[in-house]
Amino acid sequence: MRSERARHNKIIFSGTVGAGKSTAINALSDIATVSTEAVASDATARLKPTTTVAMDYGVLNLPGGEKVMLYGTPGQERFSFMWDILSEGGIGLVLLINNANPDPLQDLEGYLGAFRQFIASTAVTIGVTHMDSAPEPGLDAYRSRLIKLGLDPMPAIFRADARSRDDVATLVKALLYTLNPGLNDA
Ligand SMILES: Nc1nc2c(ncn2[C@@H]2O[C@H](COP(=O)(O)OP(=O)(O)OP(=O)(O)O)[C@@H](O)[C@H]2O)c(=O)[nH]1
Ligand SMILES: [Mg+2]
Repeated sequence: MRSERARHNKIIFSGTVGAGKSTAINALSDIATVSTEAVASDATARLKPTTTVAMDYGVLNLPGGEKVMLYGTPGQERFSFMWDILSEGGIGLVLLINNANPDPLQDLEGYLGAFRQFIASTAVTIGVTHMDSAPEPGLDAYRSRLIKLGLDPMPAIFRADARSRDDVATLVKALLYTLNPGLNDA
């Protein structure tokens, strides 16, 4: 029974290049993460030296003995075929948006669109990263965009630093509460 349930506790981290998907999984995982970093080329290289080309994988142990599997997607659109593959069997999405990008609200819209079907049958929580270096747009602007997009229910949205285990844990907890409001505090 436990293995059956554990198999389904799979959360997907997706979002823009450099938003911090790999960093977040590293920060939260209780095991050494599996990553698939490769030397970045073109526009990504201006942001950081490496990029995820297939997936990140980590595991979070919950106090009750349950495990949450953490899967990170590549951010680059050319690897977007991995998004569907990795989402298979997932129970929810943590979407990370890099606020330092030129148009993060458009990024938000793009990723919500790409994961529309997945979100419709699961849930999404949004973390806006890099707000320390790029405070604008603020969370109110994100909420306005979400209202305009007509998402129902309105996803939880937080400022998050992907390097912070606490911030990433908050995103995952919010997602788990969205999926199961009766959940005991973890
Ligand atoms: N200043 C600042 N840096 C952050 C924040 N969140 C993440 N970072 C940094 O931003 C970078 C994110 O890199 P990755 O974790 O590789 O990003 P990724 O989303 O996995 O990117 P791809 O795999 O290329 O799509 C790392 O250097 C993090 O330390 C934040 O909130 N503030
Ligand atoms: Mg990555």
